[in-house]
Amino acid sequence: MSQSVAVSRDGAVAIITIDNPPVNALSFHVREPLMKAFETLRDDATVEAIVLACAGRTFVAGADITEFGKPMQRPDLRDLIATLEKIEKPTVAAIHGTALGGGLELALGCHSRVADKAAKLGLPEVKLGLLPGAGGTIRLPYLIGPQKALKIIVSGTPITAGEALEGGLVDAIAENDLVAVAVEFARARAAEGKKFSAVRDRREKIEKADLEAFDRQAAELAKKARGLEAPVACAQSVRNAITLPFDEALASERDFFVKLVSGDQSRAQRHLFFAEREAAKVAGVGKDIAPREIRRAGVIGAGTMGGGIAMSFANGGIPVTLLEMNREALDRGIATIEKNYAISVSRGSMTEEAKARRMALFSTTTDYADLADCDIVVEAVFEDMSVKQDVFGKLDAAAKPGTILASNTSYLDVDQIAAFTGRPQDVVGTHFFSPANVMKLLEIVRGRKTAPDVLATLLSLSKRIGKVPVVVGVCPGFVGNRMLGARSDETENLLLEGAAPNQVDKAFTDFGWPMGPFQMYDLAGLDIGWRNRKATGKAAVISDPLCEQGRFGQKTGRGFYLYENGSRTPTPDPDVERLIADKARERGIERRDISAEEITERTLYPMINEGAKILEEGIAARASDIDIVWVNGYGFPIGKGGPMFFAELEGIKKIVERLEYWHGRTGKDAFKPAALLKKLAASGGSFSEKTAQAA
Ligand code: T1G
Repeated sequence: MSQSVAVSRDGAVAIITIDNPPVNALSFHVREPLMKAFETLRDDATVEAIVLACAGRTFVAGADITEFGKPMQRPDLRDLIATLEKIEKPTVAAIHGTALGGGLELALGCHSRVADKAAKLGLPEVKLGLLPGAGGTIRLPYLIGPQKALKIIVSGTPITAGEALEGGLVDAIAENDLVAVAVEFARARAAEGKKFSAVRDRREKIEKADLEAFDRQAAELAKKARGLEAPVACAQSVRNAITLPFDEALASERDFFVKLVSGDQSRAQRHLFFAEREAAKVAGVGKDIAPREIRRAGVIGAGTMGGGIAMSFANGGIPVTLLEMNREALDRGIATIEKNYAISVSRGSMTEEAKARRMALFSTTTDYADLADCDIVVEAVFEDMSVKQDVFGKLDAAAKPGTILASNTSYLDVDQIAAFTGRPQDVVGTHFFSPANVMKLLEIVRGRKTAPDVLATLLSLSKRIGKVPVVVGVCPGFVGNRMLGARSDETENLLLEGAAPNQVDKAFTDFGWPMGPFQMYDLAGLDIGWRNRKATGKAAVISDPLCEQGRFGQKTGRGFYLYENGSRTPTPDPDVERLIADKARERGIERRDISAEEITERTLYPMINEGAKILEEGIAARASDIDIVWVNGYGFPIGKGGPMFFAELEGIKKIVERLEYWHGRTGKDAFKPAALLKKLAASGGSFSEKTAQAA
């Protein structure tokens, strides 16, 4: 056998062990020897049963995603499973770690499955813009029923071994020594001396299926697809398992897969899969840099952001001390945290016990001295440099040596903040996104003096607290908010020139954004931007008069839209449209019809342009890092892969031409194409060829 597939014996039971680090992906160099092992053991009369296991940390975690887009080398996964399921001797998969995608599909080719108690099983292909392409949308419904299967396949979320046992996906759980338990299970099956049915022959759950109920479930899921093709294809393929003969359904699944895998949406989502992992690889922070130990965290500020950040630490099992100026603020903060967890419990996404465990991790104080044993302290106080100076001065005096001092600032200069302390090497920016206990993005702002092991610590801490880290450089707004500014600059001009708020927002939601800019302003509160503008002497032609009328958005029932009777649903407001028309008339602006294309060109393209400038300045190390920021921090549609990936789909040459057109019309710098964009437009190159100096 090859080094990727080994066969051993325990008496009459043969054990196939796949060994393809790091996740036993079913690469070609695994598939070929695996097929040989199936055929050899099938024909070996001394073998009475077969166990399929994996070495390393997990059972097969899927097909090898790096092989997609390249010519398929046979045997492909479907060939393997077809051969496996025809073997008449008992076959048993021994599952540990995460049996995902093609890994679970391979296990479904066995008669039985034994799982380690900590194992997880899932079909996450939908997250790659695909559907299970090796029989998962057919065999899983056969085994556990179409409706349970549909939920697993369209969510892409793995289930636990216990849930799998309960649903019939696995036949036994191993408390320890998984392979030994699987071997005994296989031996017992062989001793029964009967013929075992392959999953494809177990039709009882298909025959009992309630097609109408299934269609209702599928229709509900389709509403959430938001233009993504894969979830709809998943549902159709599972439906075929009910309505079509097995082989026809299998063939149809293949057709869906071939169409999806070559489509832009899957290319975009596979790009994001690897981009997220690339983002965690930071220049100067190699695996040789040991992270500092984080046993306790401190958070200064128990407001919306501070409370959410504290929850993130608690969600990672890290005790957290919350500091505020007074007891009332602390009580308010803790009460909000308790309420947020209670909502999770009421939604069924958290148990009472888990909530209690998390609440037990919080302690509160008004005294900096109580932060002395924290290994990291994040301040989430008012966005004012003098306040930051006060906080970091006190923190520097109170925290023990080696404690990481982090600022949650969303745009202030982290180097200036570091200079407020005698330990700039321990200072870093940790820009969480609101709500901090929900949004996955964490911009790690690398100061000029931030030590590599501080970055290594935050990269490893991110995984522990369920965040997606991107290391960025110091500049106003870092990556996300700096580009958000570029996206937002033209929004009021579009109103003055003829677009209505809901028209702009519709262009955004049609593109795939969760909401448009005006709905977003109303949600966040117009008063926040108003306060910042007053502090910096800037003006907003429409938003300022709205704020002067007390129209702050959802929280006041009126903003750019009306929110009647406390509803969160925006209704266009004729008063706002009159205000816009008046302001346009005051400026002698001739209003006109504005197309969705123009809205995209004047919002998305300047954002892409700013992203190119960020790359040129080395504020982001890769274009794909910018994509990860926008998908995880601002809801950029995953089917478009992030702003920089989308730019390549759209065509950089076209974007440069349109930016030059708008630059000519408006003279605005935001439209002046970045040198990098012009270079790529001229050369036909791509961003991936441009990797700036590490951020
Ligand atoms: N193919 C190729 N490389 C993979 C891979 C895969 N399926 N999964 C992970 N890697 C790489 C990853 O890029 C990283 O590389 C390293 O392994 C460690 O991964 C036909 C079509 C298993 C939960 O979608 O969810 O089967 O950065 O950092 O945090 O129907 O990896 O070290 O160079 O993520 O411990 C379906 C994807 C595929 C599972 C482990 N399967 N993987 O998480 O490690 S499509 C998936 C994961 C398919 C069939 C269909 C996670 C993990 P590097 P990691 P981790």
